Amino acid sequence: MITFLSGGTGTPKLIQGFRTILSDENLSVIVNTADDIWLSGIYISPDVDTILYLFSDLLDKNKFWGIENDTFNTLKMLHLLGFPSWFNLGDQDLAINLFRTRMIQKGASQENIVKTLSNLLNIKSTIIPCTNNHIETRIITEKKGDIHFQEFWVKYKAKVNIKQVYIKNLESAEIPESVRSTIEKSELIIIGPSNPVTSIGPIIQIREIAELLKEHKDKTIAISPLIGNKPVSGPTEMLMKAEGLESTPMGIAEIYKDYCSCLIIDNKDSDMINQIQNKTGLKVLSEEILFKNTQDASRLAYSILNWRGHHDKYV
Ligand code: FO1
Repeated sequence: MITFLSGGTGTPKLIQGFRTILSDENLSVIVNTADDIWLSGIYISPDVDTILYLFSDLLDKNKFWGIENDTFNTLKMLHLLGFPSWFNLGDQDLAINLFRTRMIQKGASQENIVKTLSNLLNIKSTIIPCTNNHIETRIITEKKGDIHFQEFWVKYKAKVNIKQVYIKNLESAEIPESVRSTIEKSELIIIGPSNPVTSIGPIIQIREIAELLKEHKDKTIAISPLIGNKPVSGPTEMLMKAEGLESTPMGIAEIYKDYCSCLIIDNKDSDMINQIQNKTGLKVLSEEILFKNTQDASRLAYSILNWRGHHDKYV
């Protein structure tokens, strides 16, 4: 079994590559839930849904969020009625999130909700939210005050100055039982190329997950989301800088060095390999980490499987 730590961008594209090599039964994903948001009385879990839609083949592969060919009629009516309409929740997507909200109201845990949705969508892989508690990434901005990550990213399109990033309720967050058993029985754990501050950050900062990863760092590999100092996608650079972190492969290595034993950086950054290895003790490999299509993602997946000889075991 292979387990990914994933946010809503970057890692799902890599998982798409793994799906061309391995069957879904062999794949598990522990997903960030700090992007979750209550809007118009509905609880939305965007990163979990991206992974659910990926494995159920419902995902809109152009946007890499939401459901393919979804319509937005409910959103239009919600707008007319004065509800917030900046978050583009499609009609089918809304149905999934209405189901989720109803289960929350009945007292179900996030773990059970995702398990139930996975079964209903006929998903064979194991998808687990990183915690059963509500955690929330908050961005303190100069002009808009303390806002939810989705407001920063979607409503203001990341065009606001960040003073600080924090994750609400992180200290008391507890892990679903299946997180522990999945990490323990996995042959390989992949910290995906998602944003290290707001996507992977909330997962690895949950105390029990941090402890588990440290214990299992020998079988854990991280993929840098940066080429040079630029993110492959998303707001990684500005979020890392706001947190006082160096937005370079070295900065990524510094964040992940306690949680993994190997880091893959881009071929264009291969001149940094020795420096990163000497400073952090990580084994550093370089590959083409920019994937423009599923074929590119499969190539990177093969390289990851080759690390520690996992390739022969699965293929
Ligand atoms: N991203 C956007 O850039 N604009 C949107 O309107 C938007 C709506 C949306 C609805 C459902 C969903 O599951 C995801 C959605 N996303 C949207 C993606 C999401 O904001 C982020 O990409 C992730 O939370 C970051 O991982």
